[in-house]
Amino acid sequence: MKEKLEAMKAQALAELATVGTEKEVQDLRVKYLGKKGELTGLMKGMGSLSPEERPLIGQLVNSVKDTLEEKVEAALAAMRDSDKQERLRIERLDISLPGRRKAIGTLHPLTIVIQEISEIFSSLGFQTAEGPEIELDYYNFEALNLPKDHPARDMQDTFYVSENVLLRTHTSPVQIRTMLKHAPPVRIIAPGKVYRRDSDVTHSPMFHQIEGLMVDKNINFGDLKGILTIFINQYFGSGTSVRFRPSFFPFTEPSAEVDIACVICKGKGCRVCKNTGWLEILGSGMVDPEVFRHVKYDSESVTGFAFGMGIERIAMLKYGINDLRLFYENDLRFLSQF
Ligand code: 2NL
Repeated sequence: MKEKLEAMKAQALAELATVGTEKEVQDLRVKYLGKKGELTGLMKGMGSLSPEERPLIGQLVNSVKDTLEEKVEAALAAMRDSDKQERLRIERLDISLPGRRKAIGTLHPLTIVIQEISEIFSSLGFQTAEGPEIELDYYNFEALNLPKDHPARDMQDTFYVSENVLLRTHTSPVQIRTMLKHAPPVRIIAPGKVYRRDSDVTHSPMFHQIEGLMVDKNINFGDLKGILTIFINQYFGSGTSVRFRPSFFPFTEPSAEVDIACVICKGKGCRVCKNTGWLEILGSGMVDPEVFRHVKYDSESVTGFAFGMGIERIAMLKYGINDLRLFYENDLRFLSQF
């Protein structure tokens, strides 16, 4: 019996040394240690042993059983460990590699210019106002002293949605709406998109504008000149020469266009300023009493000035951009420079 047990143990250990898979180890465990296995088979012969021999063989059976179980467990553990090592090798990650960087956007140059200009007017007490891009003819034209038969309407080629609805051609309707809602004093700027039926190398059917309006008791042309000169000196530099030139707008009287010394040639004359030494950057004037009548402001007790400028033109002058179309193409090689 003892010899049989020793032989079986040696046989089992020898087999265990040759198996390669977990399944084979499990089969081997069943073959030797299972309910119908070889060890159980041998134990059935214990009934014929003498009472002296029985405990000794019993001990030996237990020790063989323990040894085999231990070896089987150890073999399984070793296999699982080598599986794990293999998986780790295949799935190896180099955690020292730098990650893929997320592209971070930048502000559009027109947004930057709008923010910079708004910041300056904010410091002068102006609030920003906004309004719809799809407007009523009344707010866009009528209230600004441009009745339906007025020849000045031809100056602006308008996108009409219907007879009385259109895409705003300037941001003035924002100021009309503000005055209809709020009593004076008013100090606002109105930045935003505007639309005109015009499309070539230097005109886009959609472009951007900032208009400003200041209404209070005793506002005069000196206030207009003062505020706009402060703005120009802050935005284009404190030494910038400014020139006010008489002009005409249906909604202001008197009106003036404002020039600055050419940012390219400093007034000497070049291609950009068409050899005049000056660049026109905004239009302005004292609000026409006819506009005040439409918004029910009493032009005997309040006066005001208004101005308007094209953002694209300002951005081109400030950043030396020579092609209007760059603003609308969303080419990252352009946009990421700002
Ligand atoms: C220009 C000229 C201008 C205004 C806009 C305005 C608005 C109201 C009343 C009176 Cl509510 N005027 N706006 C006044 C003068 C000039 O814009 O060249 N824009 C690009």
